[in-house]
Amino acid sequence: MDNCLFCKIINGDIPSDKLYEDDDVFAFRDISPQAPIHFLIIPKKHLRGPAAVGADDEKLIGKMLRIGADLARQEGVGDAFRVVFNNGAGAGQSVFHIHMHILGGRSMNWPPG
Ligand code: DGP
Repeated sequence: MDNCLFCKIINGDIPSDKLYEDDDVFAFRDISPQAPIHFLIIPKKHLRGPAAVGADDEKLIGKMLRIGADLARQEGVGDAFRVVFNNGAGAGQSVFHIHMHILGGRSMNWPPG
């Protein structure tokens, strides 16, 4: 997608603090961290958000979760991390390329506000 911020990060047109990349997914630190460890996993396939996930994408979304858990461990938060997907502006989605937030490194209240 020409005008997508995260597609530009994947392409390297916009720099990022990359943690991981393979043929399907890309992971990088969030520019505005909400926890000591806060990174994003995105698919290289442009999908607008969680509600745009189709049956063909189920394996890809599972892979994002597996890579996210591996990176969380690598980042030193063990099994104490939160996974967040925002869908739609009303729920706080600001970049319309699906992304999985991984947050950790502090205690986080549940439910969130
Ligand atoms: P959301 O609110 O769920 O759409 O999250 C979008 C996240 O993307 C937000 O936490 C900030 C992050 N973000 C926005 N622009 C950039 C950027 O240019 N670089 C990086 N690394 N993160 C960004």
